[in-house]
Amino acid sequence: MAKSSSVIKDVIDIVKTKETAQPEFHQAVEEVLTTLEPTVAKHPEFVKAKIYERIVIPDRAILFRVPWVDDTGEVQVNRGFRVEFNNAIGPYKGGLRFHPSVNLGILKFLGFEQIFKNALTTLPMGGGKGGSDFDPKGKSDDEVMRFCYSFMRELYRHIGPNRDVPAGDIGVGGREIGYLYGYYKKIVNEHTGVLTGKGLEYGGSLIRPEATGYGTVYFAAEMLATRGNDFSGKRVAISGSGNVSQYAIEKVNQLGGIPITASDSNGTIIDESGIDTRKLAYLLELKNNRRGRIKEYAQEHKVKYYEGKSVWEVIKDEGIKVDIALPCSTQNELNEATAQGLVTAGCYCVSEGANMPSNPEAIKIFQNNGILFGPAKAANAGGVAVSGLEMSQNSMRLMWSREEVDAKLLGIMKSIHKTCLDNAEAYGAKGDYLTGANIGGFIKVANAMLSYGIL
Ligand code: NDP
Ligand code: 2IT
Repeated sequence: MAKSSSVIKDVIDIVKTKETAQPEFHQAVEEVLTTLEPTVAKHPEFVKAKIYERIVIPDRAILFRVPWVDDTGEVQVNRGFRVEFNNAIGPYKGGLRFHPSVNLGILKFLGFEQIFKNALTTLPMGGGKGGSDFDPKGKSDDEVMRFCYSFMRELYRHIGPNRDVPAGDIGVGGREIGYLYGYYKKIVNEHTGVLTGKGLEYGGSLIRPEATGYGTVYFAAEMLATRGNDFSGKRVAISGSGNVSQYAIEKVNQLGGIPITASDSNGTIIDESGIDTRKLAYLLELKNNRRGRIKEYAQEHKVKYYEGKSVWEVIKDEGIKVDIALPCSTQNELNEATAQGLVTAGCYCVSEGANMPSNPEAIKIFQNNGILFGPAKAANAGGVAVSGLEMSQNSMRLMWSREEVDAKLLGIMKSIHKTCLDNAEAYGAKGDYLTGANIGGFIKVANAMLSYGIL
């Protein structure tokens, strides 16, 4: 036991000492490795081959300059990144994030998480993540186009349908994928499945835009079913108003739940009567076409708006009752105080649509209070799973129907739920989805790494 504890502890210590100023990466490594503790004693072969030491180091991280010219003719320059973390089980796969907060540490945390998430999907995809500190907010379509072209002018040489397949994430949606893919196609002169999240006219998959939000709700429904519960008539708090949130709201409505919140980085709306199908159509138009702010929803629908507050702060401060919480905006949006606020609000199920939205103290609060807690790498894996299905369709040069893809997505989310529970039980942590997800994803990748020898 003493030995097994020191293996994990030593790896975490080394990462923290050597990779300075990367707090999100440290957090992700600590969260995953701590729950891998029971694998150390059961798998001496992993210890001997130093799998734990090797898996925290990316295969490579590419940094590049992204110069572009804005609408006034001024030269702008941003930082571009692609972290190719691990391709043991398939080509690198993971999104691109365009947000001013992006740095190497954030992309390493996201790439590291992606390794295990992708393994859980059952599809052959390795882990990667990339992006830029470029802020698409307030930029014209032409500026976004010029930026995307410049970004791809360097990225194209590192990616490929069998090498590394990027997709969207925060700040990268259908518009950005169109510009990125168009430029790739132009300079490489190949029409291949090198990006996912493509438009339906040029190789995209039905249900890909919906997949992350739908999957997060499917995962929550699976967790609820273990306690004989479901979404019907339940009050659901959802943060964000981007891609993941929009389709989580849609699916909650379809399952008879009542989505009562949405937000953006400026503030939060509470709609006690529910964001129904008609109001969701308004939200989609507001966010995806007009690129407006959530405040306008409050004005249009005469509901309360809380400037500068997150969904979780509003729930805590206003004592709003909530059954189910779906954090769908960004990392560390839930902390100890707001997690406690959810407990007080009566919440009994949290399914993470965003990546690492709950900080370690928040997770402890959920677990100590018996809340069904679906960790990001399991609960939001539906997005990358349908990306994997987009790659399959591209390789076969055919297109599946909405119903076919949705049925496959549901099947994958059910299988991930089962993998979590099975692994949690097998490794002595019955009912703990976090441990089950981390171990389930890790074992597959670790075994593949073992097969290759010492590489
Ligand atoms: P979008 O860019 O479409 O939407 C992001 C939403 O979150 C916006 O409402 C945005 O508000 C809000 N937000 C982002 N950053 C912050 C911040 N720092 N503070 C407050 N609010 C913020 O992104 P997605 O919906 O695609 O992604 C949301 C989350 O889901 C991310 O964690 C992403 O990694 C994760 N995810 C996404 C997948 C996908 O397929 N797209 C798959 C799996 C996970 P504002 O517009 O004001 O910035
Ligand atoms: O975090 C994620 O899983 C994503 N942003 C989706 C990645 C993908 O390749 O579809």
